[in-house]
Amino acid sequence: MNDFPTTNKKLIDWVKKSAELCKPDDIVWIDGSQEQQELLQKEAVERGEFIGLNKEKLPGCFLHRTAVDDVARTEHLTFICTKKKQDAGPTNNWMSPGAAYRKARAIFEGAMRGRTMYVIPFSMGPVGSTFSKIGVELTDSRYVVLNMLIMTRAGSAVLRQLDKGDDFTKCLHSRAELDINKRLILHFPEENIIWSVGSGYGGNALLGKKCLSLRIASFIARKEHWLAEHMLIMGVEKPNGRIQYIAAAFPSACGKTNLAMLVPPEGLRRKGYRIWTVGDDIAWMRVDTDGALWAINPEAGFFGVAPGTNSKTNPNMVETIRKNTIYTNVVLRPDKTVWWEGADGKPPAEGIDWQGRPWKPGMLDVRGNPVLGAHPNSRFTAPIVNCPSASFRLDQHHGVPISAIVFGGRRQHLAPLVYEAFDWEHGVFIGSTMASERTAAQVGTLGEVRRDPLAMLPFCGYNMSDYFRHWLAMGKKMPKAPRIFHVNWFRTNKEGKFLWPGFGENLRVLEWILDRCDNRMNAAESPIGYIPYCKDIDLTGLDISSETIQKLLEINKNDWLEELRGIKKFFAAFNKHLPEELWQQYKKLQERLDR
Ligand code: GTP
Ligand code: SPV
Ligand code: MN
Repeated sequence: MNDFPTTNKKLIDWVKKSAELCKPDDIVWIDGSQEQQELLQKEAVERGEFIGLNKEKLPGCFLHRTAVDDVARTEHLTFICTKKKQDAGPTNNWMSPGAAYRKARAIFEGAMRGRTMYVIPFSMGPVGSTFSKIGVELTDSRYVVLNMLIMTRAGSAVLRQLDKGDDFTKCLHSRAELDINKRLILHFPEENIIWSVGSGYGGNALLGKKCLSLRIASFIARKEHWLAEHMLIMGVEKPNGRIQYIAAAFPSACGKTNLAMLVPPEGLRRKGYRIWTVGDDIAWMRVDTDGALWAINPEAGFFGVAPGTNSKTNPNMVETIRKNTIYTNVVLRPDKTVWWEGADGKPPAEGIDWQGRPWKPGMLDVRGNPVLGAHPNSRFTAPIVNCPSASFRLDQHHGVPISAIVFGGRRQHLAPLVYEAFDWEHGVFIGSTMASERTAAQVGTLGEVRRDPLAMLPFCGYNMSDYFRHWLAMGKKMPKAPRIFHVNWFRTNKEGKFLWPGFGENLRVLEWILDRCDNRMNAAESPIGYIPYCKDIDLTGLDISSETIQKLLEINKNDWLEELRGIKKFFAAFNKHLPEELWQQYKKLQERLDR
């Protein structure tokens, strides 16, 4: 066993206690050095956990395959363990801390026998910033360590911060048997503790991400009067050189990564637009001394959806993942490069699929459905600094000032391309009633519409009614509050085809949003909010009929009346606890629709 490279007694005691429980053969402290990273990569390859990829075409890249039933977050095995059930609220799974520790301890007991326990000190946000929070993850997974080294600022600099006595989130993780029946993702927000066991993938295992930066952080943020959100952050540089920042919340696999690094389309680029990527998944936002809302991205990497990523949809990402990237559950080609459905070029004539089986395009399963080469939730992990559009303000301690907050989701019907809230309170109502069709990022039935308030349904670490209340209160604390908008890139025609081209073309919508923020654009008042006049969305260079644009901006009264019924049912689940302001907003919407 190693010595302890820290003087933080709380940390030392906890590492010892956890080792007594999990019984690893060895303990290794992660220092963030390149030598250590390379050693771990080498070990991972030797043990068959990683496949080294083509050193010329994909330098520093590796492929990892997960267990077949460990391919996405498992929300039904994810719990908020507060003393009182009421504090977790009706949208979270709850377990009492006593029962949770008991159940998980039985699985953690001796789970690291024959393995090494890695100690990963990490900072979410720039090391030393008052915006940042520290976590320490104990794990028996080299895959987790190597991912955390990309996704967070990890290593000795964080230990030095802990030497000063800084507090930290205790994150205990073990793959254990990777058995879905012995899998638990437990959060103890009152004690600043996370226990995750039985999974090795994504948000289940990289505990700095959804577990700390959203579930635990949202709980802390409420107490400390800030916001921890499932949002991308991007800067839009106007032709005059001014950069305005947008934070946008879309549910999982609904386009945050793509929007955060979009490439301006021809028509607009000629006018000199440029995009700066600050973050693609999580935003921590505070009211600063100037009365505006400032945001940092607590992460240092992207954990992005692979399928559909190509040089048309996301050229910046294609560039980003050429080096120092970990690929998970994609196709391996004979030349040790990778492929996924919707990647550049033709499918390879042959390859190895995400389950490690020989694969050819056109293969059918027993039911006659095509066999996918890559899992629909296959992902890549890559450093933000690889991204050509990475913001030059990534390490600034106060982050960037936010002009607009944008909500969105996948709605085949109903929601128009874009609309603006009448005011903050109406904006919170729009956020609280967000809904989307289910994607592959969660285990469950694809396509099913589910309410996902502010894209935080699976990530809010406390009672969602209190979360809405917190959002309402934050608006009152901000003299210079951002304006709030809603977008929908996913409206379809009768044949099920998308009406809007999306991706880079979404900048045309952002342009309207930012003009609204500058009070330079009129809009039509509709029952659901301000909507653009068709002529005000710049469509230069885009082949789209005015009929289609009209359809994209259409508000169908019957659809909205049905939506009201859905909202009512959803709100009713919160009982009397729902803030009265939201019921008022509901009634006002009903009145406007009835008029
Ligand atoms: P998480 O990492 O799970 O939180 O997802 P995300 O919100 O970052 O989603 P991402 O940007 O990875 O997009 C997910 C899927 O949506 C991909 O298949 C994209 O191709 C698709 N997508 C993204 N933007 C658009 C768009 O503007 N239009 C259409 N039609 N599809 C899009
Ligand atoms: C999401 O599902 O929203 C993700 C992927 O960003 S995970 O890290 O698994 O949460
Ligand atoms: Mn996400």
